[in-house]
Amino acid sequence: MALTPEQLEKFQEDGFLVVEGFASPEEVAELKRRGEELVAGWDPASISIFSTRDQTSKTDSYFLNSASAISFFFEEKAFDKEGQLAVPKERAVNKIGHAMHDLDPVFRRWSRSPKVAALAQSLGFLRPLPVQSMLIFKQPFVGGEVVPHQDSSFLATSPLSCVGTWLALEDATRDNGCLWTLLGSHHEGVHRRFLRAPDGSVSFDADSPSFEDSQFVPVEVKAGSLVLLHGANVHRSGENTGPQSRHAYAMHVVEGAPGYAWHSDNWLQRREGMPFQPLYDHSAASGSGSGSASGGSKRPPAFVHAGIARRPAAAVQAAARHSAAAAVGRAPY
Ligand SMILES: O=C(O)CCC(=O)C(=O)O
Repeated sequence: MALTPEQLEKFQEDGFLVVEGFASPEEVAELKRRGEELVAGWDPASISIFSTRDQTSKTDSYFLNSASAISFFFEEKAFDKEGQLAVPKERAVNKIGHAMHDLDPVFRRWSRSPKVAALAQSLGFLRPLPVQSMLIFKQPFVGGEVVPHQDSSFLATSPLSCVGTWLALEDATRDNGCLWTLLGSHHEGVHRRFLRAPDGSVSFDADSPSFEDSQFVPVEVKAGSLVLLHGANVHRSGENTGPQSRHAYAMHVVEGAPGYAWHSDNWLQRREGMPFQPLYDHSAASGSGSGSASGGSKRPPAFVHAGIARRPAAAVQAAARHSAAAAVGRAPY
């Protein structure tokens, strides 16, 4: 579903956009049902890393390998003091990721549908690469918060090009942990990056700037609405304090045309033999990797970034190593 010029303008101004009714009730129901089916077929006990506490390296590799897999992550609050699962698996799962769009037939069909491709084309992508997908559950009462972040911190190309697509599979409200966004924050560039070292450890290269909670705007949407997030948009989501879950399917896309390179120090690296697959490839026809909007218009692609924000030297402290083990309990984004 292509965006109108007005929608594109709003997206470029605000750094996010709500497209109501992007998915039909049938499409939403199919994705939701498939998610529930995946959980039903999953045996949490098969993941040995969760049975003891001090297994950081296994946990880290579970996280890193999820780039090329359908992996299950838990809610932190789903465990008791002994580290045992305290709620049924249907209520314990935080999200499934990060290659649903390639490996699961139902999510793959949706992710590569003409509707999604038309959206990418209207954003100006010549060779859109879906690099990551997540089915996020935000469970009743235990659904944890997602702290303020920018998706391009995690999914960087040179030059930066990430756009997040977030499809509500259930109504999202303040009570069940909807997204909150900082309007126009993408104009300030990307504040930090989440880097993978050659030994597989991951860390941020700087502390996060502090953001005023009161500056965030809630994005309450109905099931079927799509929220588009510019890669430099600062957003977060709250805890789910209510009895309703808040299922959503997020997929992140970057430009894969010549002239754009996936960073080898991104945490997310596909295993050998499983390259990113474009939604379509118009880069040869355009004769340029620099991107031009669809339909031969001169408009710059809507995913263009302001770059990496300059930080005062003092702010660039050695950021604490981020344990991917923690990311299994609660994803870093
Ligand atoms: O769904 C959420 O709670 C957070 C999702 C998010 O931050 C993202 O998709 O980038």
